[in-house]
Amino acid sequence: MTVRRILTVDNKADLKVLKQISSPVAVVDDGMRMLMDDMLETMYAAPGIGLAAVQVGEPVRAIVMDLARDGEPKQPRFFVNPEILWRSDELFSYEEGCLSVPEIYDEVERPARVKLTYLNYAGERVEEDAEGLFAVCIQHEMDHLEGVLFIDHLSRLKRERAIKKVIKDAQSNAA
Ligand code: K1U
Ligand code: ZN
Repeated sequence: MTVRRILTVDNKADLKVLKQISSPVAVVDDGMRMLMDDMLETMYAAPGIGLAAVQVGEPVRAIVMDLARDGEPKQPRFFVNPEILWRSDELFSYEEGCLSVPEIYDEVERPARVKLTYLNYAGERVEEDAEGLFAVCIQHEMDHLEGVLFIDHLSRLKRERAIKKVIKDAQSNAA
């Protein structure tokens, strides 16, 4: 398994990839499972609680996630070709972060509960209800599949400030 580089919004070429719409996965085969294993290693190393394939430069519809708390056994989860079947009218606000927008956190309001369908690591179709942090994280990651970042849910002023800060931080880290 390989820890891959995570694309970030301060890099123009990375941003172009992050804004792409990811393609459906034709079949969950060993090559796809190798990519998802790399994504999981990359997410654990970051560290983060979720990661979409596009964030490692592979614009395909795959997501990994682990919402286990510190000290709990790992609970890796894999979502291929996820689709939302139902969204609650009730909304929930959560302070989100994103490994592609380092060190920026802000409140985003999304449906509190969703029902989704996806293919798991074995390529089997699953239907599942999500609420709480699971609902927040799967919607954030599914936004990545559409080329949408959590900062796109913020005002233009906040979004521009966020990108400027990520660029400034990247420049001072490089110096
Ligand atoms: O970049 C990403 O998509 C991953 C992102 C997922 C996410 C976080 C919060 C709300 C919605 C989606 C992250 O994992 S950011 C890092 C993070 O949240 C975290 C890192 C270490 C420990 C606990 C959380
Ligand atoms: Zn993200």
